[in-house]
Formats: sequence, structure tokens, C-alpha cells
Amino acid sequence: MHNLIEKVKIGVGLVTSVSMFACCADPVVSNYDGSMLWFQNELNSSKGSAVVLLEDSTPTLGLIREELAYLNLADTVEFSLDGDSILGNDGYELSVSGKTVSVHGRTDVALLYAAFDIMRQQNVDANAISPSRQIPSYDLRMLNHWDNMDGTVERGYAGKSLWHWDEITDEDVVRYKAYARANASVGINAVVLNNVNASPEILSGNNLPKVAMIADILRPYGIKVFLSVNFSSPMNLSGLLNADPLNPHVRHWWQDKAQEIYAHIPDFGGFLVKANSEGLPGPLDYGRSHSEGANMLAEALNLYGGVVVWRAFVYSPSDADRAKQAYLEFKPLDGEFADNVIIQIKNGPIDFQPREPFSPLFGALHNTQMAVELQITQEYTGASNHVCFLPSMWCETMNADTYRDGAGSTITKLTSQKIAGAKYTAIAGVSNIGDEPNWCAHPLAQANWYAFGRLAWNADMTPDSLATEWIRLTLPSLPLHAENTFRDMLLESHEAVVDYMMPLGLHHIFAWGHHYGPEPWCDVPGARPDWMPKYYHRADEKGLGSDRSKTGSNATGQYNEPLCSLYNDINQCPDKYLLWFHHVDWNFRMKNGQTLWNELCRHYDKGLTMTDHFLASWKRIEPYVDKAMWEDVNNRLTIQRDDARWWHDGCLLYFQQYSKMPIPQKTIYKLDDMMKYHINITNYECASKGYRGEKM
Ligand code: BDP
Repeated sequence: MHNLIEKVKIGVGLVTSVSMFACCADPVVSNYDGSMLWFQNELNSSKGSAVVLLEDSTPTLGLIREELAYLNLADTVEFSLDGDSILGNDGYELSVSGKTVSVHGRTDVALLYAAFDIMRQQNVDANAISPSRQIPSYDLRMLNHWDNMDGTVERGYAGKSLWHWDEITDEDVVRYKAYARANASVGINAVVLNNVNASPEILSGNNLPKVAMIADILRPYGIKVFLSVNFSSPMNLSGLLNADPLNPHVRHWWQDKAQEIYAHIPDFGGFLVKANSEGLPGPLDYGRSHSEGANMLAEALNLYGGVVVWRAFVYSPSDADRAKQAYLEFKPLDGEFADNVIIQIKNGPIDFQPREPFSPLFGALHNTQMAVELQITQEYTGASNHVCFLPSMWCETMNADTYRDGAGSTITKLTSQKIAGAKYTAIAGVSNIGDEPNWCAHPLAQANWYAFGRLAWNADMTPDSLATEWIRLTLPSLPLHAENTFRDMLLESHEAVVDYMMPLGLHHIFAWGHHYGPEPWCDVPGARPDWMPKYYHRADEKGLGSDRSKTGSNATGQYNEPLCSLYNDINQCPDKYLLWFHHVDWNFRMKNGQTLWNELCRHYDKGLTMTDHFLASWKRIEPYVDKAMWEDVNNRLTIQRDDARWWHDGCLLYFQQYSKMPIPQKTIYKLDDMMKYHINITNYECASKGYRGEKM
């Protein structure tokens, strides 16, 4: 379609321009149920009458016409399927002349993105459309669903899976379209339908037509479907004797499978692979390397333009320090991966903790196409009970300087540049979407889905701008003072979660299994040591924290200078990573002159106090928020406050056994009672209850 110059004129009839910011003093009562996500303004907007002057030539152009029915502008929007080659497939240019907005893009999907941009600008910037040229930071802006074929969602806190593998009903189709529209509106263009802990069944002949049905629904929205695959699939599905990537039978099996998939889904995106990690099979089982495994799959897909996204989330119980393992396994393979392989690296070296330093692997690979994997679902940040606006965490990683090629080698820069010959750049987020009517269970968790997409489109966006956009779209009638209060709450929420859960570089002191609450004391007989909190906090009479400096595991040695020296030096190491890299004396003097113990207590207290502030802030904006939404969020904020208390008391009382120093502020629980109490429930139940004092 590249050279086709076609104009699609959409004249929008004159409507009275309704300011999205007109202040509504009355409590807002609407038919809000959260299902409309950030399209709330549509509920009240007076629609313009869209007239398509040229016939639609693709389903996507048809969608643009539908979308522009929601425009409140009295302008004409003129779309042209042309533009500079620099725009690529997804980029577009907006220009404004008098009452006409002109849009140039080389594909219909690019024009769809532009249509969403115009609507967003109209609502965010009070009807002002600015001229701009938009080229996304990443080619593949991917959601990873961790959905199982039985309908459960691993680490999902918003109900069951959207995908119904037994039967896709008409109702499902409506829902899938709404899902696709939401993704397209923020630029997400690739979705992995199933869990990285993949069932081989996903590739069975019975399932592929269903995958194809979903792909057909998502296609007009510019979204490609990917699947997570199990490395042993040839054995499980066809009885092959092994899955050795150098075995010609295995190679043929994958080639045949690729052919079969592409017969169903001609634009199939490719495979996501978790191999030799947490008990899953992989090439290492046959003495082969990750590159041999990935390249075998890459060869099978290459003929059709498919990609292999191979995860670097690998660790085994035998090695010394889990934080070092991805680097140790992947650095020696730099440059060995095929052009259509992308290595997907979690933001931190352990596992989506509330705060981690960035994974040193980003600063170590020069000739390998890398993607960042972020977690949108709140596995380690309070499930769908706690407000935690994640862009604060994500931007910390993306903006981190790895010094790989000298100063300025940020993770955004390294991952958004294509290495020589590579087919795509990519970024991935583990989805927080389920079949709850409002998609994400916590109304404010929708902001994380929104922000992930927008950040993947424009990695230079800030938490502040992301929050502003989302608030204005989702709560269009908030007056400015309420908007400010709300935005402050979102922007402070991640640091608050870090403070009441794991300040100063503490990590993975979560309860066994559900990862929701604290269990620094957790001790499951016979369990892998690297699944035990004690492996991470190392509390003893002397102090607290993991020694990953030169005197310890030397994980600091995996960082480029000057970070290696900075992290190595206990006196220089940033406070936020101190206990990540050092075992620190309880009486150690922190940069502000406080002892470690007092500083630890102060952070836990600060986090807890913030949860009270959030309740107070939410109360202040009650008059401007839909009643149902307000109450839902208020309940969750109350649970969050109670949970923060649980974290505060549990962690400080536990560590006090070692520090033997007084806790300056009050605690209300008893450690013995807390240690006896274990919420032993499924993800979803956990999400609806939280830790509540009255249960004890
Ligand atoms: C961890 C989760 C586990 C996932 C794993 C992964 O606890 O459920 O399977 O990551 O990313 O965060 O593969």
C-alpha cells in the first residue's frame, strides 16, 4: 500500500464544542462500570456526523470513520495514504491549516493511530491539535498475556482469561474488539496470547483455527498475534524422541508447524520462548546453547517473516547468585543470534521486584537485539488492591545509563536502536488484563495498561505526562485542583509501595507462592534456597542485605564503569540500592547521618503514612468522581493501608530480632501472630481480600 496515494476525507459536522474541562461540581453519577477505560468522554460527547467522502478501501479505514464519529471538533480531517519513508509502517504526520487537519501516513494502521492521536489531543489539550510527526520508539509494542488454556491467568488479578479456547462466542467477539481498540488507541501492535509457561497444546491442530479467529479480529486494529511455545512441543504433540535443536527431525517438525501456522494466520507474529528456566525444557537439556535453540525456531519462522522473542529470564538453583545468571548465560552468546531473534530481558536482574537496579545484561550485549520486559500485572506490587502507578518504575529502568558505549547509553537508546541486520526493535509488558468488566479489577490499574502502550510508542514520555493524559481521558470532568491531587497520588504511589514493602534495596521478601504479602521469615522445608526470602535479605546480628560487591558475589562486576565502582563502594552506593549490593551493619551511617536501622524504620513509616495520604487525597476528589468508581477505589485504598501496616509491622518486627534496637514508631501486631498467619489462596481471591487485621 506504500505508494498508493489515497485521500479519505472525513468531514465532521458542526457541533458545539464541549470543553472537557468544564468543572462539574455535582457528584458524578453516570453509567460508569469501568469497561469504557480511557474512552470515558464518549459517554457524554455529542457526536459529530462523520461523512466519509471516499469509499473505505480497508477494514482499518472503516474503523477510522467509526472513531471519528466521536470527534468534537468542527474541523475537517483529511487523511492521505502517503508520506515520507522515514515514517515507516506506523508513523504519521499531522499538520493543521485553518480548520483542516491533514494526516499523512504510509499505511491504514498509521492513519488509525493518527485518528486516536487527534481524539486524545482533543481531550487532553482542550481541543487543540498540534502539528507533529510521530514515529514510534519501538517496532513491536507487545503485550504478553500469561493466560493458561484452562482460563486461569498466571499472576493475573483481574479475573479469568479473555480467551475462551473451547468456544469463541459473539459476546467474546465484542469484547475482543473493545480490547483491540484499547490497544490500538495507545499503539500496542503485538500480543502474545498465552503464558510463557506454555502448554504444548497451544500449537495443536485444534487450536490454531481459534488463534486464527482471534488474529482476524485483531488485524484491522494493526495487532499481530504471537504465541508462547514450549520447547518440548515436538515430543508432546508428535511423540518425537527429543527436542534437540540440532536433530533434523526436530528442525523439520518446527518447519512444518510454522507452515501450518502461517496457513491459518498469514501475518502471524512469531514465538515467545521461556526455555531452561524454572523447570521448563530448553536446548540446554541437550547440551545446546540458547542461541542454538532460538536460531532453530528463527529459521522455521524466517521464511514467513516471523520473529523469535527469546527470554533471558533464566536461573538455576545451583549457581551462587541468581542476580548474575542471565548475564553469565547470555553474554558469551552475544552476536550468535539470528536476525529475527530478539532477547527479551526483564528490567531487573531478579524478577520484577518493587525496585531493582537495571539488569546488567543490557550493558553487556553489543550485537544482539534486546527488548525490555516490564510487568504491568502487579505480581509484586500489591496485585489489584494497591495503587501503584508503574511508569515511575519503568522510566527509572528505561532512563538508566548502562555506559555500554560511554555516557548516555540508556536502556531506551540501546533497545530502540536496531542492531545491524535486525528485523525489529521491541518492548514487552506482562498484561494486567482479565475478564473483569473493567478489565484490570483496580480502576487505577487501567492507567498502567494505558501508560505501557504510550511509553512503548514514545519512550521519552514521563510519568507525569502519562498520568496527565490518562487522568484527562478517564475522568474528563475533574477540575484542575482535583486533577493535581489525583496526579500527585499516582506519581507518589510507586515510591510509597517501595517504602512500605522493600526500601533501601531490599527485595524478594514476599510470602511463599502468592507474592502478595511479607514473609521475611518464610522457611519452606526442602524448597529451593533461591526461592526463600532469606536468600535475599540475609538478616543477621551484624546487619542486613546481600553482599554483591567484590567481597561478596561480585554482581557489581557485571556493571560497566563508573557504575561498577559506584555500586561497589558502600559509602557511595545510592541508598535505594544499598541492601541490594551490600550487607550493611545495623549501625552503619547513611548519607543523611541516620543509622541503617533508623533509616529502615523511617522508610517503612513513610510508606505507611503515604497510604493514609492517598485515602485523604481520594476523599478530596470524591465530588468529582463517579460514585461507583470512587467507592471501589476507596475500598482498595483501605485494603492497601491495612496491608501497608502488615508490611510495616511484619518486616520491622522480624528484622528487630536481629538489630535488637527499638522501633521509633508504633507497631500494632505481634510477630508471632503474624508468622502463624498465611493467606493461602488463589491469585484472584488474594486480589479481593488482602491482609485484614480483623482476620487474626
Ligand atoms: C515470575 C513469576 C512466575 C513467572 C516467571 C516468569 O512468579 O509466575 O512464570 O516470573 O517470568 O515473576 O517466567
